[in-house]
Amino acid sequence: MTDTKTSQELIKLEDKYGAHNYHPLPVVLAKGEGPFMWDVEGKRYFDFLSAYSAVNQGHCHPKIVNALYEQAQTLTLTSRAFYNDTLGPYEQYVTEYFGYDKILPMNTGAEGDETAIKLCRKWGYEKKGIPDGEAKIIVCENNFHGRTITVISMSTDPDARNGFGPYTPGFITIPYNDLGALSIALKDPNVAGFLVEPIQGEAGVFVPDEGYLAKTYEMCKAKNVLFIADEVQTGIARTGKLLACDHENVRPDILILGKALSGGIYPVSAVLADDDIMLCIKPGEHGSTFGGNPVASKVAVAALEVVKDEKLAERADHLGNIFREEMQNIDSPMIELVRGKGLLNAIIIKPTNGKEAWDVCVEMAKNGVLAKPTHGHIIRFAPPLVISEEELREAISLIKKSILVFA
Ligand code: IF1
Repeated sequence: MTDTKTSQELIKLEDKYGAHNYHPLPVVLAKGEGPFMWDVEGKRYFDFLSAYSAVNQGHCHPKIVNALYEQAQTLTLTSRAFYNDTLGPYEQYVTEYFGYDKILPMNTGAEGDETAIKLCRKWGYEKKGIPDGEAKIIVCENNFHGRTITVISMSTDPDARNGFGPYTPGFITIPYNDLGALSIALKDPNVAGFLVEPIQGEAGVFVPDEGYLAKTYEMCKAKNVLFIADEVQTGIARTGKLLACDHENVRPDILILGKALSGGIYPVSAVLADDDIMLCIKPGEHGSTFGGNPVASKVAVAALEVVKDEKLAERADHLGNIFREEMQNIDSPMIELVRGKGLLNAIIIKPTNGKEAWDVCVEMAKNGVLAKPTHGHIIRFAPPLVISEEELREAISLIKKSILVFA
């Protein structure tokens, strides 16, 4: 096929043949490298979304691409009906890397969350002695854990939930960043787990008060309740530490990873836990055709090696400080608040002269920076962690310029 199409033609194709479950910015991308992407007309952009923090290692990282390429020519899928020569080494590498006894490999973030919920319930019945069918899991308002029926049953977002019932029971919803609410919910003896994002992504990069994770972890321990961290978005160096929970020295009982576990090159997710919990799931009780396949295993090892080799956590920490400081210095009434950790940041945009976050994003795209508005008034900024300081400063000046056009 040598037939090249324009952006407008490609947008029309998606509109005509694809389900209308997204509303993208009108940019059609054709190539990525490091912190950059190019559209079909060849215009270069700084990527300030990183596919929602999946591309922490930068687009098309050669080491990860090579791992994919080599394994794809050798053995791609056996299913878990047989052993293969890549899964064991991956399992050893990833468990040592994060410090857990065992991993359960899956593909997408939502599957990771589903797996963690099943594991937590099973532990609740087998180890905690909760009566069969009575286990409850505490979740937070404004969470985002994915799109499956059980996961949306935990959601408080009307767009995510409404019209998709009936919902899965067994969840107690409390406000995020509210220790009192957790303390009341923990009084129920049938609570098996507390599922939490260390920073809420969908809520517009909402960072809880300092000490929240450490205190909630302690409260869970006191009630023999599992602390389950969804680090699908916050994990793997994004917030300036390997895990966002590391900021408060919390080691989750169950850890969910996804996105950057593959550097955005392949769908790879994982649930990590120690034996006491993980061995509650027995053969035949859970699984996935693609989970832990040879390509995924090789890709994940390469992606995690890049995080260490290129010191991505340290980079995110350093560059994040620069980013927030520079954003705070922009003299515009449109900037209401800048918040975040490492290179997971957001600015809250105050609508000014009839212009809002969407208009700022369209203007930034014109100027060569791609970011996405959320909730109408928040813009998330999360570049690949391999961006250099010089590139970051160039992008910051383009962001400034885009905002100052309006006010
Ligand atoms: C989309 C948000 C981000 C996640 C956490 C699990 C998943 C996600 C903490 C599920 C996914 C995404 C997916 C993306 C939009 C997005 C998102 F704005 F909706 F909240 F990143 F901020 N846990 N996050 O953030 O992972 O099954 O998608 O692999 O297009 O829905 P998945």
